[in-house]
Amino acid sequence: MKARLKALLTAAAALSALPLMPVAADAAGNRVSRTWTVRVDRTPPRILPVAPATFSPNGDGVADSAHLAWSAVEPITGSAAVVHGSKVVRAWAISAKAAGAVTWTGTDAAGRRVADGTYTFRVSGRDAAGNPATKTAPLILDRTLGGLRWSVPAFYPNDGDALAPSAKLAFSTTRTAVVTAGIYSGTTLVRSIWTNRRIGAGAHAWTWNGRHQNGTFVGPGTYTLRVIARSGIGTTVLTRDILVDAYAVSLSAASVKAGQTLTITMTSTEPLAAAPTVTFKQPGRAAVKRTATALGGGRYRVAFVVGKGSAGTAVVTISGRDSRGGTNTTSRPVAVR
Ligand SMILES: [Ca+2]
Ligand SMILES: [Ca+2]
Ligand SMILES: [Ca+2]
Repeated sequence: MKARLKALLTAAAALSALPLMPVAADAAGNRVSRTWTVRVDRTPPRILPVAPATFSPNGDGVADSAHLAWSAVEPITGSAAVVHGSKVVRAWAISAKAAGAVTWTGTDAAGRRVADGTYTFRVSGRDAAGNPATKTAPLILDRTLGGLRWSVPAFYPNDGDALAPSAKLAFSTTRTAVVTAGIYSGTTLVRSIWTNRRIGAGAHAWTWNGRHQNGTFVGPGTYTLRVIARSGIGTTVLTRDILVDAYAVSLSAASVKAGQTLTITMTSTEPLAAAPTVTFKQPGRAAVKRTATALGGGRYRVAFVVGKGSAGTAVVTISGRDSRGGTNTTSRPVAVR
């Protein structure tokens, strides 16, 4: 009986699903039968591995680890692994799970840094019925470009004095690379630095005087340095913002209404001789002027209560005397509802 049932189940498996009708006889010789349907899972589990296209585990705080995630339409048992050619670099066991993720920092199982290059994130496993499946996603480990930074968070060349006249950018490369670098305002290139320049491994720097290509100063604002490095390993893009202005200004709200308190916190780019004055001018109202309070470290704060008046754009103007006697001014719009 057992052997017959097994033979029938095997036949059922071959046909995927079919009515099953085992026949048995009881002690009295009465033949009884039952019918049911066996569903056999012959569908391999669909697995989706997800890896970043590239990452750079060089400790510079940008893309230093790779988030390797996977999901499957049904629970699987197997492994997630990073492989290089035929070599398994790292592996993590999967036990009856339908999703998971690991963080890879570019080291092997012994904790040693692995070489730059193209790796494969491979997820393989079997579903509950034993059907196997494997899916892979490529990822490039590229430490070619790293440590991109500005020497200062802000500079103010526009007033032409000797204070905060420039900012120096620096980065390093671990191999020869073709580098393109430029400074952008949003998506607009305001200053090209290098275009497809071949540079060797080492530390690199360049100083910006806050001017366009044509020699005129850029306007106050936040600018983005973008460095692209191409090598035999891959392409890395790093960006770093810098402020060109007399003050870094933080408003408690971008939009205010009557009765609300607007707090303005500012950091002076250049050393000041005294706390700056701040003027708040609402549409249809006389300007209100206050002296900011020093918070230390070049930071100052002041607050205004928004008066009744027409809606529109109010203007906050900050004005202070720098340590060399020059006047440093900037302004910000504030929407009044
Ligand atoms: Ca990095
Ligand atoms: Ca200056
Ligand atoms: Ca100045």
